[in-house]
Amino acid sequence: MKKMPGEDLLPLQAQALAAIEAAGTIEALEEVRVSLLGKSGALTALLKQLGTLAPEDKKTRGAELNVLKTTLTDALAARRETLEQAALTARLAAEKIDISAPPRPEPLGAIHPISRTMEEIAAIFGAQNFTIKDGPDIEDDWYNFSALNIPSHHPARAMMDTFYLNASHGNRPAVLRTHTSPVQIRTMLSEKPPIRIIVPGRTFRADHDATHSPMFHQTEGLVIGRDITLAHLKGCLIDFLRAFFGRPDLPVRFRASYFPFTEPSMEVDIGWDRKTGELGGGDWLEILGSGMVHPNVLANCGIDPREFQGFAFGMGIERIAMLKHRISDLRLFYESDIRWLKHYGFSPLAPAMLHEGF
Ligand code: 2NL
Repeated sequence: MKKMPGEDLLPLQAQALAAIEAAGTIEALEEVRVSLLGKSGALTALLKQLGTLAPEDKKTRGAELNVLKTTLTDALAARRETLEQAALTARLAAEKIDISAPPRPEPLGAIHPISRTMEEIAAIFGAQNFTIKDGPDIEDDWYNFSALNIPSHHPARAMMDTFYLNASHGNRPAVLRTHTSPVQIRTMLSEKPPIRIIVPGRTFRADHDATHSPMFHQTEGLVIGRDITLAHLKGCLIDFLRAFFGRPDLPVRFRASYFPFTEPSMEVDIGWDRKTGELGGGDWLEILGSGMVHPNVLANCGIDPREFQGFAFGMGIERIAMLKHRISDLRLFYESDIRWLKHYGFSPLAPAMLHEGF
């Protein structure tokens, strides 16, 4: 049987429950709670009177007041829950997010023209079944010069062109590589033909002016097999240059030249207009070096030149990037000026790939 609070307490109970139900906000409800159960609340006052009663009355009255207190506390909690739910529902309705609003623009970086150009070169030679190799920036003079048939008195070995390090590799002088050829030498030493690789990377020469930087980039290529001829070299490079510059009719000319590491050697020119700088004109511009790998270089790498032969080529990345994108000052490549990067950089969302028709 549910305990009753006591006849005389019923009006207070009814009035209190009505006030609780009438409270429209959490603050108003808190005021009601204080008026009942606070320091000078109505119920608190009744509880204080318990002390003045005789022991037997105290017991019954105490029980009655407890029942009333529980009823009011439960009612307060229930009302608080209702009000909190209503407040939450109102807040959720008010804070509705409009997902149709456009997103705030995110800052997006740019791909540096050097990176982009190397990616394009990789995509074009990748389609010709080349793989990419890399190697150390610090080499010794055997990998950088001797293996390449470059004699010890050659001007390229002079202090003026080459950065020699104080440290050495065993008993050989250590240098910053002046081309990426040492990576091809290492590949020929460790792998058997057929070899079909390109080697993009940093290179270093002690030269600094408007058109030369002491650190620059190259991509070299190497193909070694049993029946590789000059015709393969020409086809490979003509296809590359036309794909890279995006002109299927780009004029390409092979001109006899000399490198210690190739025989015969050929410089490769493309047609351009020297007045406007436009590609395809009636003048010629030297764009890369190439040749059939010298028999001495093959022999230095443990490859029998009577059994295998091949071709190699090398190009400067800055140079072909400047030509393709009409960038006039080499020095700005390395300044990290955000305005230059924004202007000449490429979207990371549109990666380099082969275009239709190549
Ligand atoms: C140029 C010329 C060239 C090579 C690089 C090469 C590498 C090996 C053997 C034979 Cl391991 N040749 N590389 C060949 C011809 C030209 O580069 O003007 N580069 C910017």
